[in-house]
Parts: sequence; C-alpha cells; structure tokens
Amino acid sequence: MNKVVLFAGVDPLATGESDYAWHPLSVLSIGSILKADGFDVLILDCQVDPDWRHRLRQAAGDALFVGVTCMTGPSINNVLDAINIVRDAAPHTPVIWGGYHATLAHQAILRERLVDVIVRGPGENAVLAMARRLADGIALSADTVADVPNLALLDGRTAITATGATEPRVIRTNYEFLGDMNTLPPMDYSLIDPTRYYNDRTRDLSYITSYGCPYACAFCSEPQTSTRKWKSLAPERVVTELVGLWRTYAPSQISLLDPNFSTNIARVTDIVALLEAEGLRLELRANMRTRDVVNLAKVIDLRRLQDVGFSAIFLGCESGSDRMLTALRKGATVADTRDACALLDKAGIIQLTSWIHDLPGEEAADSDETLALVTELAALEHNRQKHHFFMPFPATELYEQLFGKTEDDGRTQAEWAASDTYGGSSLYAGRPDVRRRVLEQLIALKQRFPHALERSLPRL
Ligand code: B12
Repeated sequence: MNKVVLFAGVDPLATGESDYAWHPLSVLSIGSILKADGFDVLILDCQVDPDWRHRLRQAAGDALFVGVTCMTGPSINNVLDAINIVRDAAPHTPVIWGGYHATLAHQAILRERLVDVIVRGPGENAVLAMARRLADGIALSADTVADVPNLALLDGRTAITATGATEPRVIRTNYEFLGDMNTLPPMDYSLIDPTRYYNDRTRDLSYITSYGCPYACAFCSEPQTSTRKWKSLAPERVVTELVGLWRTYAPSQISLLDPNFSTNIARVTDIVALLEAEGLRLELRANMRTRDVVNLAKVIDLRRLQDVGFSAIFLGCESGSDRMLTALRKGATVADTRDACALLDKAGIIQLTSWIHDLPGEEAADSDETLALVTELAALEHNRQKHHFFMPFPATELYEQLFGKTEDDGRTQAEWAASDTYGGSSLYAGRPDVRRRVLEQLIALKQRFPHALERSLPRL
C-alpha cells in the first residue's frame, strides 16, 4: 500500500471571495514531492470535486494517511467535515493537517484531538519522511517522528497550564524553513488537471516562484511561518516552467502567488530579460511591495515588465497614514504607495491595491488620510482597489496585542471557522460607527470611479 489522499478545503467560490476556482498549491506541492518518490497520490479539492465526501470515504480506508489543508476562516468547516468522514470510514488511517491555519493554531487543534499530526510551515521534508515511515509499517508517534522537522503532535502525557489546569501535552519538533527551493521537483500539475479550474471568463493558473518574506508586518502571519526568511527559484527555472505551463495548459493568465515576488529586485530584472529572450508575451500577475516597485523602476523601465506580460501587480498599501504604516511595521511609506501607483500606471500596468480600514489604534485623522489617498489614486486609469475591514489572524502581532498569545486563547476550530473576513468576523467587530462611516465614503467613491472600485467594498 502506498496511496496517499490529500484534501484541499479552501473554497473561495463558496465564500464568494472569487468567481473562479484557485489551484491548491498547498497540497499540489506536497503531492508532487510524494509522487516523485513513487507514492500514488489522490488530490480531492472541494472547489472542483462536488462528490469529494463520497470519494474521500471510499479512498480513506486503504490510504497510508489522509492529509488536509485550509486557511483561517470558513473553509475550516470543510476540513472538519473531511476529518469526520475519515474517522468514521477509516478510524485507523492517520490524519495529518498542514497549511496556514494548522501551522498557526496547531496547539488548539491538537488539544481538541482532531488529528494525529500537524505539519507546521513548509511540509516537503516532513511529509516525505512520514510517508516513508508509514510505508515501512512504522506508526506515527512522538518517538518515531522525533527527528522529523516541523511537526506537532501529542505524546500522550499531560501538561499543567498557567492557571493550574491540566491539558494534553503538545510536542513540537525542530522548525525549519525551506532549504534550497531549486532542489524541489517541479509541481506536477497533472495531479489536479488545472483546466478543470477554468471557467468561461477566467483561465487562471497559479504558480509560485518564492517562499517567505523578510518583513515583519504586524497584521500578517508570514513573519511567523517563514521566520522572515526568503527562498526562491532561479530565474532560468521560473521562465522555463512558466513557458511550459503557458503552452501546456493555455491559461488566460498566470498568477504568481509569492508572498512578495519582488523581494530580490535583481531576480525580477533577470526574469524579465529571460522572458524577453523567449519572445513570448504571457499574461502575468504578481505581488510586489510598493517600495520595491519604486526601487525596481530605478533599474528597469517598467514598460519592459508590461511588454513581457506583467499586466497587473498586487500592492498591499494598507493605509494612507504614515503613522499607521509605522505602527504596522510596513517598511514603506505613503510616498512609496503614491509613487509605485504612478509609476505602474504610466507603464500601463494595473495596480491591484489593497486597503485595511478600522485598524487597531487608527484615529479619525488616519482614516481621513486613507480615504483621501484612495480618492486621489482612483483617478488613475489603471488603479483598482480592494477594501477590507481589519480582522485579526492567528499568531500575528496584532492578534496578540488584542487577545494575547494564539496558543493560549482557548478558541476552538469551530470558532475560527466562524471568523469570516468577508461576511464580518465573529471574533472581532471593530468599531461599527467607524466602519459605517468608511463604507459610506467608499460607496460614494465607487459611484465616482466605478472602474477602480468594482467588486471591492467590504461588508459590515
Ligand atoms: C493563493 C492564496 C489564496 C487563495 C487560495 C487558493 C487555494 N486554492 O488554496 C485565495 C485567494 C482563495 C485566498 C483566500 C484567503 N486567504 Co490567502 N493566500 C494565498 C497566498 C497568496 C498563497 C498561498 C499558496 O498557495 N502558497 C503556496 C503553497 C505551496 O504554500 P502553502 O499553502 O503554505 O503550503 C505549504 C505548507 O503550508 C505545507 N502544507 C500546506 N498544506 C498542507 C497539507 C498537508 C497535509 C501537509 C503535510 C503540508 C501542507 O506544505 C506546503 C509546501 O511547503 C498566501 C500568501 C503567500 N504567498 O504565501 C495567502 C495567505 C495564505 N492567505 C491569507 C488569508 C488571510 C486569506 C483569507 C482569509 C483572506 C480573507 N478572506 O481575508 C482567504 C481565506 C480563504 C478561504 N476561503 O479559506 C493569509 C494567511 C491566512 C491564514 N491565517 O490562514 C496569507 C498568508 C496572506 C497574508 N500574508 O496574510 N488565499
């Protein structure tokens, strides 16, 4: 027996976050590693496999293990469903939970005794070691996996909490961020057939060229998961794989899902030069930091990016107040936002700007500055805006300021699942009067600049 079943629970179609399905790179990366090592991998994704419950029930019995993944939010419910199905149909099959949410909330998940093992952060080495052990007939326990990186599990003993209560003891193995990304096999897209994710309007293909982020933004979980390290694929490999994917799967756009594609400016210029040498125009989207765009424009004419296909750049601008950007540890200023948008606009590149309102500590003057800046930017031809109300995510600096350490907060997974950032968070209501005022102004702005604020208003 060498079959592994992986379940992807993130469902942006069901939550209304997206009008097209997104490829689950989370389990695709893990599945690709396992397949390259000879394991037989089945990926089930609730976005595109409407019969996933039935298929999971059928497949769980003779699997070495079932792996599940999701992000923080309503998709946790899909993972909880998947776990119940496996426990019911195949009580002896180990269940392993990985990905962003499990990494950040691993203690609480284990104390609820939901799964056997949690993989924290990068899962490549951990999953391969565990699959090989299971294939050799070795059961997963605190003793047998003590040398495997990035795991958390119970060891069957009890720990005493700060208040004197007792709870199951959680063991964590050594945490390591990814090594050299270039030693990983390419993602094997045939495991999911990317074209099943396309619809009539959008044929989006997800691809990633780097992991991690060196910055320390207070609202973001990346500093915790990447320990502020950054690892990347060599430009040659990026371009060869992009061209191969473009030809094989004929997407209408490729989304580069790096936390920050522009961490190394020289790598960006190398990728552009290699794409130019290919003589092909792809259709690419990427995340960049505003200050990186400004620095990039000092070494390369941004029209060259546009010419090779970078048609839209996602910019986390967050606030129009320098006081708030400092408090968020953003490492960029309002001047960077203004300059980056102007530079991209001049090069004909869409700026997909993202804004957070009602931040903790934000005063009326900060909010006014944000609203003034988004009004100014909306007048740019290629400016697009997505507005959010602040929601605290687990294991971020701002969450800990508001609620204390995530690992001690006593929240259940059902509570986290109710924290829908689009329909309003059950964990954090913010200041309803502030939110109402912001929303009124954004509605007025959308009437003035419909192109910039299409599909972009937050819900109260
Ligand atoms: C793509 C993406 C999305 C896509 C999801 C596509 C999909 N089908 O998965 C969409 C746009 C839908 C999305 C939505 C949201 N996202 Co998002 N997203 C990302 C993004 C840009 C890339 C994620 C990715 O694919 N990485 C590449 C893969 C390979 O990495 P990975 O998932 O971490 O997987 C590795 C490990 O975690 C582990 N692993 C993962 N799963 C498993 C499973 C097993 C069994 C094992 C063993 C290991 C394992 O191994 C993998 C390889 O090392 C990240 C930021 C970033 N660049 O990292 C944000 C990010 C993950 N998202 C984030 C947020 C906040 C959200 C939303 C909550 C946004 C919102 N509504 O406010 C929603 C929630 C969606 C939902 N319904 O659950 C946060 C983290 C949130 C969190 N605490 O979970 C991030 C980090 C952005 C940020 N900096 O704040 N997102």
